[in-house]
Amino acid sequence: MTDQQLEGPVAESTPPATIAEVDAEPEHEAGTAAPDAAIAGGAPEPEPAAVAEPGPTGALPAPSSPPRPSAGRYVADALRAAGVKYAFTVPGESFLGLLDALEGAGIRVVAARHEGAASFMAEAYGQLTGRPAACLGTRAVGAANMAIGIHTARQDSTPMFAIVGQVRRDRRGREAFQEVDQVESFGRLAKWAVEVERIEALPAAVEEAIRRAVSGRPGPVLLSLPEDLLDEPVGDAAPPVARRMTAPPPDADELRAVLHLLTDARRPVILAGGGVLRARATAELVRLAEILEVPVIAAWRRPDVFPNDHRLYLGMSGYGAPATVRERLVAADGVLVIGSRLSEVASFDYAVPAPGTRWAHVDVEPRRAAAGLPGPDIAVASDARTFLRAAREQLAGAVHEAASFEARRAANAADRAAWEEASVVDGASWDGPGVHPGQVVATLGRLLPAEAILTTDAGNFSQWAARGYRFRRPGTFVGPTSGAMGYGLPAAVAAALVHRDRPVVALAGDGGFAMTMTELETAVRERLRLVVLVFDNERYGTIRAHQAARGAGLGVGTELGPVDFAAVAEACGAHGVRVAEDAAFEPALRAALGADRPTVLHLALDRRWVSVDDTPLG
Ligand SMILES: Cc1ncc(C[n+]2csc(CCOP(=O)(O)OP(=O)(O)O)c2C)c(N)n1
Ligand SMILES: [Mg+2]
Repeated sequence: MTDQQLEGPVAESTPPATIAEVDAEPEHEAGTAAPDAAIAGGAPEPEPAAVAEPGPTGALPAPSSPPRPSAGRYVADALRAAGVKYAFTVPGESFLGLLDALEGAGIRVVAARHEGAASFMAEAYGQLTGRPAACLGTRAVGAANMAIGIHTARQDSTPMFAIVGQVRRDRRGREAFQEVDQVESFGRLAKWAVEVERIEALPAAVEEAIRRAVSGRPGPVLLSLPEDLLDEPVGDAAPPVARRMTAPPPDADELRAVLHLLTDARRPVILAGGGVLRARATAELVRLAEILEVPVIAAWRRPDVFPNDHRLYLGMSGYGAPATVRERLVAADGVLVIGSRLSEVASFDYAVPAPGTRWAHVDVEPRRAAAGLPGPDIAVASDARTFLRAAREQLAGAVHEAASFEARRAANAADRAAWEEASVVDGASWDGPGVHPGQVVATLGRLLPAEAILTTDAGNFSQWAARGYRFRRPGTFVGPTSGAMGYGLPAAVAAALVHRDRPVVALAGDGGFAMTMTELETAVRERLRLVVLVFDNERYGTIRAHQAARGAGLGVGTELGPVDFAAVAEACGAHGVRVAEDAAFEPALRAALGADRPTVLHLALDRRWVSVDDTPLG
């Protein structure tokens, strides 16, 4: 897709010199395909007519001329037109002209307790829905706290608007209060960033920010807006109107080549990632897998991309995966990677696709040979749904050779059985103190309905769910491929805002939960019903395990003291329950799922639980 195909706002002509911008995208990565969100039906809704406000001076415009919106209102209207429904923030005096305009533009403002959590909420919202949300912070201090969410959105390919108030223009460069070059610093974490220095430049800057956030490989964009600019009236520019984009079908020869790769291989496999979820193409993927009798492995932290109870599902790659997952991927002689970036963790330290394996990459921005990594044998620049639909049409009426089909079926059944056996997490006998993390996950699997949403924090506690929980529907998991601690609860807040009718359960370790646990008050204030499971081993257990693996047994910096997380929950207006033995977990979970407010289940673990592969001796 070319730039011209995205029709944006009617922008006034803008001298480029008035926009300070940084483009963190390498040249060769420029997007060529349409955004998943737009194709996925996640296209922004039609914008309700904007209501213009008087200018900042309070002076009403002359009756004959249409009222001119302030820059703040203009940005708010533009964000709403781009599909933004929520803005998560810790307010600051540097962007009041925008903050005060948001609700009038139809954007719900949610105040968080820390900008890092606000940025996680926006990121999780975008990941779950495919629509961008906004997070707002004030100058250097707010942006510094939001940095973790911007980085996470970049790694997760999540569309997001990070908006930062900037010092007044007449103070810029004078070591003003909380001043920093926000584009050159935090903007470097984003896909694209801009500081608007002149009101005439605003429409074009906003249009470009929207285009960058949602097109090609989606990602976070940073808008740095000077405090005084936000109160200036905008000229006659109409707010941007977001247009639905259509994706061109994949090249017919490339499509055929990919299908041949899968049909000709003896041990083919599909590795599917977030691009499939973003394109809402799970049903199409299931059909293709069934037609070709090719099994599917989910990329790390995208376990809901394929129904886990399907006979062709063979697990999730990355941390927590049983050995069968990596073995099956490495043994494949033909791999289709679809909608996955093949990151370090998802690819088992780049071991997949294995050297010599023929592989195809279908992605809005497929990999090219770079940084010592080879490119795919077949690269198809396409969003997942467009590709999968074209593949199905191509395959309609195709006849399979019965003998090879049956052989594949038998091999797939054996692989599935091996994975099922290897992914049992509650099997180990355990009579030590505290709660068995595998039992917790097994109970979750029994009690939660298929539509329940799980979010996760970072840490080894998450391995039990990664291996043992069975996701049945797309859109039921949210987790950061950045591995950012503190993500679980804010992500659950975002999920519970979107789906008030569905159970939402956040999984967190004691270390990660403590980073953002004050957001419990946010959840209470927003009247959300969510459950947080805190797996407490009183350690930064993951790092403790790394220390042990290095033979350094001292545990420098990784041993923590006790925190009464149930009491913390109560102090924030939520329910808190300490669970210290397996038998107590199920009734506590049932009560939490039926509660009228957020509940924290503080799971007291034996401190020796630090990895799903190392059962402590009882
Ligand atoms: C923001 C952030 N800081 C540091 C790390 C490094 N890190 C990864 S896991 C981990 C420990 C997590 O501890 P906890 O949440 O208690 O989970 P556990 O490993 O004990 O299961 C740390 C410090 C990180 N991933 N993210
Ligand atoms: Mg811990």
